[in-house]
Amino acid sequence: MNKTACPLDCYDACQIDYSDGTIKPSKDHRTQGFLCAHLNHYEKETFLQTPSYMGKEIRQEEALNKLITILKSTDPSAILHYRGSGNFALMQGVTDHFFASFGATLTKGTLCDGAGEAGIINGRGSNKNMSMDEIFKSEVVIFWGRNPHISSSHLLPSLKDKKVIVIDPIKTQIAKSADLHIQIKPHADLYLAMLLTRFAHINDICDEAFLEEFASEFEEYYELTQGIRIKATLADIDVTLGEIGQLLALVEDKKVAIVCGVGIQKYQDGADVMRAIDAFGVALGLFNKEGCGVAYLGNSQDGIFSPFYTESKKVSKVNTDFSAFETLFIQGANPLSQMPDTQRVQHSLSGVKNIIYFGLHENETSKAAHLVIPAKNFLYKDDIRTSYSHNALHLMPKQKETNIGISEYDLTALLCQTFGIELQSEAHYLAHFQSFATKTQENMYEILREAIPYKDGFDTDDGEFVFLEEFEKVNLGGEELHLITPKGQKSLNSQFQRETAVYLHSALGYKEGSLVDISSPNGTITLKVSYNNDLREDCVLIYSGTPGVNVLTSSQHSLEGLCAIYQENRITVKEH
Ligand SMILES: Nc1nc2c(c(=O)[nH]1)N[C@H]1C(S)=C(S)[C@@H](COP(=O)(O)OP(=O)(O)OC[C@H]3O[C@@H](n4cnc5c(=O)[nH]c(N)nc54)[C@H](O)[C@@H]3O)O[C@H]1N2
Ligand SMILES: Nc1nc2c(c(=O)[nH]1)N[C@H]1C(S)=C(S)[C@@H](COP(=O)(O)OP(=O)(O)OC[C@H]3O[C@@H](n4cnc5c(=O)[nH]c(N)nc54)[C@H](O)[C@@H]3O)O[C@H]1N2
Ligand code: SF4
Ligand SMILES: [Mo]
Repeated sequence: MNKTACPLDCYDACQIDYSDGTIKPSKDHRTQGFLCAHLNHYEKETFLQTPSYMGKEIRQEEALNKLITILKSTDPSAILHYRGSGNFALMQGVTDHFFASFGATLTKGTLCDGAGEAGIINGRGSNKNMSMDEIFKSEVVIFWGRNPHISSSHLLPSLKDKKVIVIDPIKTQIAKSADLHIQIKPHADLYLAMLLTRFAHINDICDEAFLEEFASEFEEYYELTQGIRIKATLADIDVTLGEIGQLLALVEDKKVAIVCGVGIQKYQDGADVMRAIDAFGVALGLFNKEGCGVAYLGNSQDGIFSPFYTESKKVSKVNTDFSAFETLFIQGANPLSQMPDTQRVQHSLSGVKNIIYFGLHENETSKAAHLVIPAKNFLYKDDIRTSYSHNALHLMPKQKETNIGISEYDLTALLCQTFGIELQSEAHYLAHFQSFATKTQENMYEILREAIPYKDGFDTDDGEFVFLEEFEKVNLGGEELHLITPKGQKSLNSQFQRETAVYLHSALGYKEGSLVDISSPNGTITLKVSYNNDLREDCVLIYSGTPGVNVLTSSQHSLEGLCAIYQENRITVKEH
């Protein structure tokens, strides 16, 4: 039996026992003897088998020669390396080393969590996450824009002895069994967080000693929250005073984990939303006690220095102008589905002379590529991974051999050798990553991070939390509907089994199974209606990975954090 780990972009970063040629869950305290469907069915998935050029299958050697010819014939300043996050292991980054050294352009910004991260850094001075191990120890968990049955199933077993609160516009599976579900209007969380803070103060449940020591500007922030008109705002955000009272009663004097997901921050002001939630955590004094804190999608590389050279010109991942480049090397990403504003992406890609796709699956982007190079999956290459919700570092040794595909390291080694760029051995890089952690069991390490971050104060200049001083008013009114575009059960973004429907509340009056046109300022798509009465009537649910969904989304950035804002556009629905 060999220990390895799931490579996917997922909070849980499960440990795997690979034995008798099958993927089995490890019994370690985080994986707890179960994996999700993605990994249970992983080896039955269809992977790309053969490289191709201009739609014609070619041999691997020819594909690699073709890649070299293309790179030789392009000025490095006209090459863009666009890397996604479909595989979360660290050796994915080795290709950055080649492209940056070669003089190509890399990307910055994120399609995922950047707005929330910016909000955390504004308040705390750094982004250190409350780990899953600390969440296990809490008495009350607030899932705030996080859907644990879909994206963090390994938190579920620990919930049976805890009180659970859910703040989500959808009555998710966890909301159905929660002690309190606040089915808030989308994009209203900043107001709710500020009102909770205000009433925590009024009800005298703030941690005064903590505030005095680590958040002495709290009084000023309290004044800011007083600027919110209570009755009108509660009506706008569709929350009652009763719900606020219930929430505060549940958290009073308890070990509380506020577990946020990316759902709260897919908006222009996503950073401020996260910061207002953090401020509520500060008011309750959640930052220096065991089993307490505010968890988010953490920085998986916190405490680890990259060994790869990545100094280069960088362009945003969100609104990349592909047409400014002659050669585009896309790795581990499906921008034609997952980037916002698909029509813009299509248009911007249409003039690119050489599009190279290096990935595991056939998808919209591989189909648009001139040269397709299959990658090896994690069972066939050496790698190592961290997590964005806990502190484990898993070794992922190769489990078996195949002639299909090429690993990121082997591809980079070939390119570095061809173009005279220095590269260390694969073993050197793997050892480099391990050096930031201590071994706890076979193939598993713990990264050197504090168990309770900010125990002795925040990472700001004076060790104190920096509160919001002002905020943008959010327009929550109007006839148009809210787009909710979260993660689906059976897909991992655009990998695996993708959804195809639009989900609507039956009260909206569209016939189940009929086609509707869904429009935003960016475009229109036609999808088949499925009913979901767990939705609010003002929401339209289209899961991430649904073909066409990003025709509706805007490629503008969050005001802070260079992040995509998939839920900023309001939409309309009409019979087709
Ligand atoms: N099965 C599966 N697992 C995945 C993924 C996948 O595609 N499939 N993707 C992975 C990736 S890349 C990521 S980043 C993580 C993200 O996983 P999560 O952090 O859980 O994020 P989402 O699924 O986008 O949204 C979570 C919840 O936020 C709610 N929400 C939406 N808008 C709002 C709002 O305005 N306010 C509030 N309070 N809630 C709102 C949604 O209804 C949803 O229930 O999941 C990872 N895990
Ligand atoms: N509407 C909407 N859009 C969204 C989101 C949303 O919630 N709603 N979520 C956003 C978020 S949070 C994210 S993180 C992005 C994700 O967007 P992407 O990073 O584009 O992720 P995937 O769709 O999972 O595509 C992953 C690609 O990686 C390839 N791959 C997998 N493993 C490997 C490997 O080992 N090596 C190589 N070379 N390739 C590999 C797969 O074949 C696939 O082509 O999508 C964003 N887009
Ligand atoms: S829960 Fe996440 S980490 Fe665990 S097997 Fe599934 S995708 Fe992989
Ligand atoms: Mo993500």
